[in-house]
Amino acid sequence: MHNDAQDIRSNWTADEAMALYSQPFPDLLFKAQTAHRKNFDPLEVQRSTLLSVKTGGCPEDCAYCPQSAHYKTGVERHGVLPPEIVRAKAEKAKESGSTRFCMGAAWREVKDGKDFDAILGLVKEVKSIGLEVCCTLGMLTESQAQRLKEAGCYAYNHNLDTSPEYYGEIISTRTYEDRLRTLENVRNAGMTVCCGGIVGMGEGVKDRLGLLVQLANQPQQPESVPLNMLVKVEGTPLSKEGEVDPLAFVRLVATARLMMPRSMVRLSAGRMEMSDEMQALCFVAGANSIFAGEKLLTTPNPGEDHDNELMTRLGMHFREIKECSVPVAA
Ligand code: SAM
Ligand code: DTB
Ligand code: SF4
Repeated sequence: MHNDAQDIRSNWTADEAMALYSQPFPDLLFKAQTAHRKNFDPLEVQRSTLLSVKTGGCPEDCAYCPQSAHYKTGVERHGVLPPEIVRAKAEKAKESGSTRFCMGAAWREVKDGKDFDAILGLVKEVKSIGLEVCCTLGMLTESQAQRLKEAGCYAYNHNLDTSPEYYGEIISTRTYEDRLRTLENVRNAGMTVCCGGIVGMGEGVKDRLGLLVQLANQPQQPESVPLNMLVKVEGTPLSKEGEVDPLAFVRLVATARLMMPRSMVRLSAGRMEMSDEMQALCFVAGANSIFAGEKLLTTPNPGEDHDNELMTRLGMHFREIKECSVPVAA
């Protein structure tokens, strides 16, 4: 590993991103793997576990989302989960090897008061187990970001989802600028940023690369970049979208690795529809993190056994808990 920041650029253009993305597949993969090896152990994959701590009934109209109150998807709603349940889930996640526990809430924004206080309690609870805590709760004000950080939240997930140009096709109830403002609040509070997007929503290659340009050109690149492949949920406006070309997805992972060489690139939603071979190519292209367990927030995910077997078949391994940023309690 090397520590100089000279290979981090924040002036990427759309044309440069397209030139990287469009080169012959073997050249692109070789370059991405080379960048990956400079910055990471190429055999190691980190695991995070997701838990939906407040599910469904969200006022936003994100066209992909099973939790939006605008669509009839059959997702069962519940309010913020009690600490005992969350603690038990986090302990289980740690036992099965996750180093990060990410709590998601189907909110447009966090409301001060009972709900936010409950979340702060959950953050403390999970931190005390010795896991990196991540939250994704919608928009945050500056002071909420600060309070989350003080409670022990290590990372905040807030996705830009797609290019600024395509964003309006997917979400009408908030703007790209709203999202950017929350990311700024998260940064200023000293949490790490987890920010990425979704592929397969009818966007073009330009939009996928437009998202990467936005992410790479942030004042500080996100420490974690989740790349989701749309999970098509019955009842959402995007349930009938076409398939994503697996090789186009691998190209995007490789381009993300080249534009953001020090960021963790997460293979996020959509792994149920990815073959083992496609995932293997994504790891070669520089993906180095996954969500583990049988459930994402509300949709299925490959189980632990399948992922363990895949790592064995590839001669790769998962990151150990002792290597995460939280001291493990004795
Ligand atoms: N409500 C908060 C928000 O939107 O920031 C947090 C939870 S939200 C479910 C987190 C992210 O999950 C979204 O930004 C989106 O990128 C991703 N997501 C939601 N539904 C998805 C789907 N059907 N397929 C792929 N990714 C999805
Ligand atoms: C992210 O980019 N993907 C995760 C996490 N951040 C919060 C969520 C995926 C959700 C997929 C749909 C569901 O399970 O509800
Ligand atoms: Fe709500 Fe988040 Fe789903 Fe959008 S992605 S509808 S904000 S839960």
